[in-house]
Amino acid sequence: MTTSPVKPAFLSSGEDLGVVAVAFSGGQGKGGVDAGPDALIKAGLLDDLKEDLGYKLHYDGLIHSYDDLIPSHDPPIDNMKRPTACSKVNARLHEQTYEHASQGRMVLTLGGDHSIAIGSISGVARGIRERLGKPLAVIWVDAHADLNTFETSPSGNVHGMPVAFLSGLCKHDVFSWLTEQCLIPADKLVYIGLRDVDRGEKKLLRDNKIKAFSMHEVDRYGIGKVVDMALEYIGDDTPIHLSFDVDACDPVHAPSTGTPVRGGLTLREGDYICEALHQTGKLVGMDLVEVNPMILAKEGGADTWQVAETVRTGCSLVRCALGESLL
Ligand SMILES: [Mn+2]
Repeated sequence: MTTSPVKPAFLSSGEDLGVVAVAFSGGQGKGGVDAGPDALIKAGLLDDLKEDLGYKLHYDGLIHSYDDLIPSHDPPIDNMKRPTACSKVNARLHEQTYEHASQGRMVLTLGGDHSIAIGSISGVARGIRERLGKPLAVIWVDAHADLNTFETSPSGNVHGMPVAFLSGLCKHDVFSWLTEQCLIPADKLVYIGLRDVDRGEKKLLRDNKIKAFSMHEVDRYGIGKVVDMALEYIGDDTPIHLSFDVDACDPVHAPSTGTPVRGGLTLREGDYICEALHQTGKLVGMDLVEVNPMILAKEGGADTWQVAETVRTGCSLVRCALGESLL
C-alpha cells in the first residue's frame, strides 16, 4: 500500500511503479548527463519510493547505457546529431516503458538528456491507447520548449526536438518507428515554465495553438492557478504524463544541468506542480531529466554543493509526483 490516499483513475493499482533508468547523453553534446540516474538512485530516490511512499517497484536494477545500440560512427542526418544512437536508444526505451504501461503501472523514467522523452512518452502513449483507447496528455515542465524540428534547430541536438517528434509536427525516417499510436495530440500538450524559446519554436507554438504557460504566466497568475488552467485545458478524462526537465527550476535550485536559464521556478513551485498532478489521480508517467552531476566538475569536482542541490531537487520532484505531501 502506498501512503497516498489518492486513487489512480487510469492505472491498475496505485502501488505498482515501473522504473527505467536511462544513462543516455547523445541528445546533446555535454558529457555527464548520463550519470544522472546513478546520482539520483545513490541519493536514495528509489529507496524512498519503496520504503517511505510504499511503492512496489518494477525495476530491473540496471542503469541502461544501451552500448550495444550506439554506433561508433554516427554522422548527422539532416542537421540531427547522433541520429542513429538517438533513434535506436529511444526505440528500445519505448519498448521498456510500453511494457510497464501496458500492465497498468505508473512509469518513472530517470534520464539522461531530454531526447529520451521520445522513447519514454511514446511507450506510455501506446500502452495507454491500447489499454484504455485514450490519447495521452503531456505536461512538459521546462525552461525550453524542445519543439524544434530538424529544420528549425539551431544546434542540431535532438534533446531540443522531442516534442516536435512526439506531437507529429515533425516526421523523419530516422524516427519511422514512431507510429500514430505513439503520438501526443497537439491539443493535449501543455507547457509550464518556458523562458528560453527559439524563434522557430515560437512560430510552431503559435501556428499550432499549443498551450504554453511561460514564467510570465507563472508570475502573473501564480503556480496554483497555472496548474488549474493546465488541467482544465487537458480535460477531465485524459491520463497525464509529466515530463520534468530539472532546468525548469531556477539555477539556484538546479545549477548542475546542461542549459540553465535564470528566472525559473522555485523549488516549491516545482514541487507544487508535482504534488498537484499527483492529487488529480490522473498521472500515469513521469520523466525526470537533465540532471548532470558532471557539468560543474571543472569548478571543483563532482561533489560540489551545486551537484548535491540539483540531485536533491530532482529527488524531491519525483517524490512529490508520486505522492509525498507536506502534511
Ligand atoms: Mn528539456
